Amino acid sequence: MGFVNCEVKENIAVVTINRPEALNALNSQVLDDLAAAFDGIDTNVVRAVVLTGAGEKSFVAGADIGEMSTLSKAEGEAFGKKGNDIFRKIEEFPVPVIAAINGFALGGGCEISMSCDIRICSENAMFGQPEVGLGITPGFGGTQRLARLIGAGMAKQLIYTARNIKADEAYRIGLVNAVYPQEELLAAAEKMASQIAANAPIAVRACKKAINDGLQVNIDDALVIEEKLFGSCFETEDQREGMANFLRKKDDPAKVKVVAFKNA
Ligand code: CO8
Repeated sequence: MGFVNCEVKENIAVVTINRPEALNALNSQVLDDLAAAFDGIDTNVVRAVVLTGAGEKSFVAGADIGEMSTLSKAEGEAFGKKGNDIFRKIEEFPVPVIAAINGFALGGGCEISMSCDIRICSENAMFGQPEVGLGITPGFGGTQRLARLIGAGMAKQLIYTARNIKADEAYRIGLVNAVYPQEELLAAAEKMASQIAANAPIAVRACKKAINDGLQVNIDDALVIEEKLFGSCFETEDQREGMANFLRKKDDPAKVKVVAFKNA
């Protein structure tokens, strides 16, 4: 599919932004292809997604500066909304999405990674919100998600100075969870996706929803969200089988088995 490939390997999907000649910069077509790729994922089968960029140099080097350069105020707003809508689709995607950041993650590249559940990167990765150096604000969620992820003080410093940071600093400030040699990154992301996929899928989805929805409200309302989702797990076969397996193990360790969790 155009600028975005999606490969399903058993119950994980690897979505690759494939425009390496422009360092995977996000133009309108890439954004449309990205939306179509996520819309096309069958979440009855796929239990975790890895999002990465083609090539060894760049994850996503931002929104397409050429395309943006002539936008009017209304067109700028519309382009911002287009990006925000697809990034929100990723953020709210029913199953977890892991960003495997294999190089530049600048502007819209940093922003798309922040709409994913988990970020891991290669040693050559570079992060930043260079927008104020281009005369614009971060427009694909950067002013909002960076502050929520690393705190307002550090986010403001990075955004106001437009300074790029390397992988080790991104790790230190909590923007990424781990740093790998470039050649090990995708395998590490797929391994993490497979670990997620081996767990009860309805419970994993419920955890994602509880964390995301809970972060938007006060702690009392957030705990109610958790209680409801926790309760709903007791209507699933996975809960019955998962707990029965634990009790069998206690009774006789030889009875241990790997539970084949279902979407039920
Ligand atoms: N947009 C368009 N093309 C790009 C972009 C980009 N963001 N980044 C790189 N490219 C293209 C280059 O133009 C070049 O193309 P060509 O070969 O045709 O000249 C090709 O990719 C390779 O790039 P370079 O030759 O520049 O490679 P270098 O290794 O020398 O440099 C850099 C790599 C440092 C990443 C450099 O390309 C760079 O600084 N790129 C721009 C990074 C940037 O500023 N990104 C933020 C953009 S703004 C943004 O993302 C805002 C998001 C919110 C939008 C809201 C809309 C309202």
